Amino acid sequence: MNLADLNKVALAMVTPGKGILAADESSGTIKKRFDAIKVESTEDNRRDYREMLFRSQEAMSKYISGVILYDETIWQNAKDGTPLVKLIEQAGAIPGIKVDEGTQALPACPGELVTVGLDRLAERLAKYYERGARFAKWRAVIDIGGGGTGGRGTGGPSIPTMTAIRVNAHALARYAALCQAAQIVPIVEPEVLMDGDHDIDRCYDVTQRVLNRTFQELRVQRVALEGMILKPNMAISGKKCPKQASVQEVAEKTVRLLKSCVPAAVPGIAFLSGGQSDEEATAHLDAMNKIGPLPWRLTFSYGRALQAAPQKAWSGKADNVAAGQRAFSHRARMNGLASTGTWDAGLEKRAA
Ligand code: 5MM
Repeated sequence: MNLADLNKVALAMVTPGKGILAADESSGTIKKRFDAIKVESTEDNRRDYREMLFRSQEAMSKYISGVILYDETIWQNAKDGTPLVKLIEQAGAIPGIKVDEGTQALPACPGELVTVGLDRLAERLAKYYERGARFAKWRAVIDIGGGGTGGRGTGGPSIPTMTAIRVNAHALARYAALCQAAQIVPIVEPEVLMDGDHDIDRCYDVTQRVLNRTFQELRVQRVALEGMILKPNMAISGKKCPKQASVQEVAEKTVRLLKSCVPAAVPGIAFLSGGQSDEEATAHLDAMNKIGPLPWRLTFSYGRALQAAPQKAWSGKADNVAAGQRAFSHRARMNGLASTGTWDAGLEKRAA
């Protein structure tokens, strides 16, 4: 492992003013997104949609530092035969790859999940590196139980169990160590879901337990913190919580939480949006960066909060490509500003 090079890539991924586009929807997830805009999820349509994003010159060159791809996409070529990975590189962004293989039920822990994909990971990483990937991503999913039965956020107050937190942290660290051995920067994503009716303080407590355990495992498995990026959730109220925390409260509690668990050796933290609205995700990131000074760079690694608007504007029609690119550039610019704490809500209204 060459740590200086890993650190260089990690720092580039969190370049001030830029952030990461999470375009790594698995086939099931992209189908759901396409269903919502009435587009059939064929291999060509998925390619056309992602090609539209990666050819968004303004967004990609000014505000996007890296793109997380799904396995299918990293091997795809644009309509003119150029590998999609090359489009990303030509725009000055870094290609990355999601390497987890989704979740499975965790035995003896009803309602909880463990992320899988460690088998043959070393060989897969070598192939992805050869194709151009310089960072990877693995997402662990931790649910916060609440009332009711069935579905995320409803599994009861004993969720998450310490078992789910430990096995997921262990897998995250195994993945991260394998990435660094393959000269690939790991994005470590322990996502505490915002589904459910819990309040912001319960989210804070659970996320603190999850992050502490994750960093403990990373240390045990000798992951070099200078060569990784953390992708956490924010401390935020559950979607169904009757009392929704304000933007300022989310920002202050998230910064306090991260300061208590994330060592300063980590070069950057790139948040997931997790189901927040586009503008909320931007406002929260901006408010955190306005707090400063912080020991690490704080930016975005959004999926839905960057793509919902371009997906709607595009709606599968070649005639709408320019509109889709404009919508993507706008969200990327807003989040780029939030990554330096220079966004304000007025910019959204003026653009509308
Ligand atoms: C883009 O969505 C990613 C893929 O999810 P699936 O494997 O379930 O299809 C997801 O991992 C994403 O990279 C992050 O969770 C961030 O996305 P959001 O939408 O929460 O910002």
